[in-house]
Amino acid sequence: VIDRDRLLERIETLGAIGRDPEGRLSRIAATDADKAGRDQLVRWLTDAGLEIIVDRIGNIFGAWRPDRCRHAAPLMLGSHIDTVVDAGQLDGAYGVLAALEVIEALKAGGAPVSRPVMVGAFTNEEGARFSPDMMGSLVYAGGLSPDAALGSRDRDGVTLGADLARIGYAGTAEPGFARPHAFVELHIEQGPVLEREGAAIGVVENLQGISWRRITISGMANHAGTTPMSMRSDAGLAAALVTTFVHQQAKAIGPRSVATVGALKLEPNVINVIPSRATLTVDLRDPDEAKLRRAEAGLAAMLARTAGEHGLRIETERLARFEPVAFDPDLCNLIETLATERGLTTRRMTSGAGHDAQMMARLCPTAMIFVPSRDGISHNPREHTDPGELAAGAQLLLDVAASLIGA
Ligand code: HGY
Ligand code: MN
Ligand code: MN
Repeated sequence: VIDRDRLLERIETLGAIGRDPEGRLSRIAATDADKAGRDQLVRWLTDAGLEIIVDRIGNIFGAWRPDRCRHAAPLMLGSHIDTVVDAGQLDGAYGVLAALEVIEALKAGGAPVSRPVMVGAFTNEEGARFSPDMMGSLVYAGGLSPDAALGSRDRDGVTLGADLARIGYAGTAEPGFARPHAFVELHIEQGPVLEREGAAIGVVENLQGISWRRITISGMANHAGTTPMSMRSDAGLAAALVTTFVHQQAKAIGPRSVATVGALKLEPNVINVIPSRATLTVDLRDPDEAKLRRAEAGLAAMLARTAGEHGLRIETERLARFEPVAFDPDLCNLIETLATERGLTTRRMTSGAGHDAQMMARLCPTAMIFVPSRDGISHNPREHTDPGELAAGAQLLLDVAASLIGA
């Protein structure tokens, strides 16, 4: 069985690592804060007697390879331990630490297992500093070359490769070095559905498509007082028009379409200067690929119109684009059956958030287990799941793992 107290204690311990000067939890990929979290994880993996493997993109793996089945395709569990800025302590970390508990329980259980079990902590799942997000698992699954990923730059021009080397996690193993028999990721829902419906477990059948872009709007700085409204090339106005457009468009496209302008910078950012430049990001998502394409096309047309009407130059850079992913039906059925056997209510659902599982689904049968998020809140320090729900999710992951390796 899962050591519930140790899991909860490790979540708290890891959750205290990587606070920024304002005291916010911000283990941004390949920063010193991320290193501190990585080092703590490696200590726990080592203490558990696992083989530590770090690949070229900095993905960390702990492997339990019993001699009797050493060369069989491994069952892989895991998630990520990097976070957004001012994060909660469960997003990602919960899935990694629960996976470690599962392996420790399987080892202690002593059952003759039919395949190795690995836990992975993938680099830069959040994409808060380097794009695209889910980068480590994307590289592991062969969707992006290690060199291209290592060459990705943050807004200060620092490459991921340079910082992974700096923090001591520029590994040597080739990403994709082990093709898993299956991949299962346990994660908090980060949305309101399970709590609203009183379900204990989310059986995630699919994951929506994601489209990220950075838009740079160039206008002309001018005097806020002397420039008539009809003579302005106001980049700040255009940024506001884009934000309201993508919101209205998402509502028009359908109830499952979402749009977010998460980052916005105005230059020169002075009260009495008409902004000469606006840089903003747009995150569009939809479980239906055709609708996501419609949202992208609608935005592109709006940008062309806006540039013409307001005398602006508008450039778009694509940061990430992932099509919707369907998870493995047999794994979903197994999760649902085992949850029901534990007396847990289940709800089949789509993931609104991106996850490493969507990349691993390119490599092997993959599925996800969700536990409820209080008030549906995530990417926020108020992120919370009750201890009993966290333990139930970890126990279910153990049941699924045991079933998949014949323990
Ligand atoms: O953006 C996402 O959905 C994930 O948290 N990286
Ligand atoms: Mn996550
Ligand atoms: Mn996240």
